[in-house]
Amino acid sequence: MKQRGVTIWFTGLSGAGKTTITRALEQKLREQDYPVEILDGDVVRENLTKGLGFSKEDRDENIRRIGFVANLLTRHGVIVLVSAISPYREIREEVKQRIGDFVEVFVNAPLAVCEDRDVKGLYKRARNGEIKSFTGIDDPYEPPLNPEVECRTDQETIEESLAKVWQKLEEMGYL
Ligand code: GGZ
Repeated sequence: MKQRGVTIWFTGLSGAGKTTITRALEQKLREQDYPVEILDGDVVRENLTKGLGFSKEDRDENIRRIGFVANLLTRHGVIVLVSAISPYREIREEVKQRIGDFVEVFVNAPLAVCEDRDVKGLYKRARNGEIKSFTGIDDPYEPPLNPEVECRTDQETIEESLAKVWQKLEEMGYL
C-alpha cells in the first residue's frame, strides 16, 4: 500500500527539545524505510524564509511558508517533521486545516527549564536585552489547547517522548 503522507508539527519554546525529538524520530523512520523530511525553523530561516524576523507578522509568514512546503510533501506521501516554535495558535490552526493530515505535538518544558538549559545562550542574551522579542521572555507563546501528543521533556526521556509520538501515528494509521 502506498505510504500516507502526514505532517507532524512540533511546537514549543526554544530549548524545549523539538529538534532533538524530530531528529530521533527521523532516524527511526529512516531505519524502517519511511520517506521522511525535516523542516526545522532554525534551518528554514537560512533559506526558504531568509530575511524574516520575529515580529508576529514575520513569524506567521514563516509558519505559512513552512506549512505550504509541508503540504506539498504530505500530498506526495512524505512524513514531514516540522520543528518550529510557532507561537501563535491561529496560524497553527490555519496550517492544520489546510494540510488535513496533521499531528500536532506540543513539546512542553517549563520556561525555567528551557532557560536553564540555554543550549545556545539565547535566553541569557534575551534577558540582557541583546535579543528583543524572544519567545517566553518578552514575546508570547500560546500553548496548544488540544494537541494530539504532549511531550513533557522535563519529565520524560527522549525514548519516552518518541514512543508517544510513534504510538499516536500508529493509532491514526500513518505507520
Ligand atoms: C525566538 C529566536 C529568536 C526570538 C532567534 N524568539 O532554539 P533555536 O534558537 O535554535 O530556534 C529558535 C529559532 C526560532 O525560529 P522559528 O522559526 O522556530 O520561530 S517561529 O516559529 O516563531 O517563527 C531560536 C532562534 O531562532 N531565535 N531569535 N526572538 N527564537
